[in-house]
Amino acid sequence: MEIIGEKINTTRKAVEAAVRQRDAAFIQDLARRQAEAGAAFLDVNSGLPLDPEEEAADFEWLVPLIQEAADIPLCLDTAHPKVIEAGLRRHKGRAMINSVNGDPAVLESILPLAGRHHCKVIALTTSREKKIPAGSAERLEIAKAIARRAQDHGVPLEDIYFDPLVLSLATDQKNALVFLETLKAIKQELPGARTVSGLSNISFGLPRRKLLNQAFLVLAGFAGMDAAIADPTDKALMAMVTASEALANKDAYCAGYLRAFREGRLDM
Ligand code: THG
Repeated sequence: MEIIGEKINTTRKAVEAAVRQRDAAFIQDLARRQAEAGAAFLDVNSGLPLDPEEEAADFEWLVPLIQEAADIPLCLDTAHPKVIEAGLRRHKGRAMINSVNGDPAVLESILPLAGRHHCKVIALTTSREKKIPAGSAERLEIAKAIARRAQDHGVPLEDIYFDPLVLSLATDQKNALVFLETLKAIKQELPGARTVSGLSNISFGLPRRKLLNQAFLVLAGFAGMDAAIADPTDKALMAMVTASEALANKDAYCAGYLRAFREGRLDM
């Protein structure tokens, strides 16, 4: 399971303040700690300024700053093509774009960028109306349509991470199962495609959120989820990833599990 570190996001008050004040040390500390904890990518979201010009300036500052502290690729979490371009101009290596969806206008503005810059792409299985479709069949159809357009723009299936968008268990007790069904259908019908999810939505409105997030991560991992947007500095969560991958025969000789034990990463 690849973990996309979620912490550099201006919906978090302290990050918002650090970005506005250009507090380089604060941002670089977040970057370093997430990379050292095992993140494969770092999500970068400064989406609070509603002005895309300001968001683009944020990305021009953030991208090189973060990669100076953490030598891993970034996941550019913004709705605006101009902001993505600003980020890509400064990015080293292959970035991930977060995200496209089934809206043709979105696909035609962002997929050419992804193809030209050889990026990976997170694709939400939502349609133009931005409503999250209720059933897994409808979500699968959107995923297939996105896959076709991506292929046309030179983005292979292996570089697309489909995000079926999980909704809170508190609003409908079937939400986790609908998510898992969609995930399995995507893996089956689009072989080679990758899958991803944010972890925190599932537990919204319920107590002991971290417990639900961890259980969800284990179930989703078993259903074939390839990546999660999560907090890699959460030791219990990362230990759960390590343990469940060993149990799922994704860790030959339990070598990863034993190494994590020796390095104290399984201690809570
Ligand atoms: N899918 C995709 N992209 C996404 C999401 C998704 N990007 C944004 C979001 N969901 C994932 N990112 C975060 C970032 C931070 C937090 C949660 C999700 C977070 N939450 C604390 C909480 O909810 O309690 C806030 C507390 C704090 O300030 O630290 O930190 O689903 N493609």
